[in-house]
Amino acid sequence: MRPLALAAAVLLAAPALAADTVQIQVTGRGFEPQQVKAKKGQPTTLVFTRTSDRTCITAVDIPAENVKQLELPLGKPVSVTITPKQKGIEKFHCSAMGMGGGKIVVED
Ligand SMILES: [Cu+2]
Repeated sequence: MRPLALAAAVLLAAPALAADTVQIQVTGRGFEPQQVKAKKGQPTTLVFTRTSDRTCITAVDIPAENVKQLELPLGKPVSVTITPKQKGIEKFHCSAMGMGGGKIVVED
């Protein structure tokens, strides 16, 4: 493929500000994966699916994004779209006790 055609293909594949999607399972072991990536200024949709009753993570908080008590019904995917404003690490955890140690690594 010639360089110009390649550039056009890349542009078509990545429309401006379409949200990236990241799947996070909540299992008996906690968040899987426990660490995800996002980009500063880029909308990112986190889809949490709780697949176990053997966890205290039945609702989630992402304090840096003002997400509180996002309820996670068993077996039902729940989405939240965030747009991180600064580079660094945003934590997420169970609403009740602050457990789970989830991290969103925000890059430039
Ligand atoms: Cu907990």
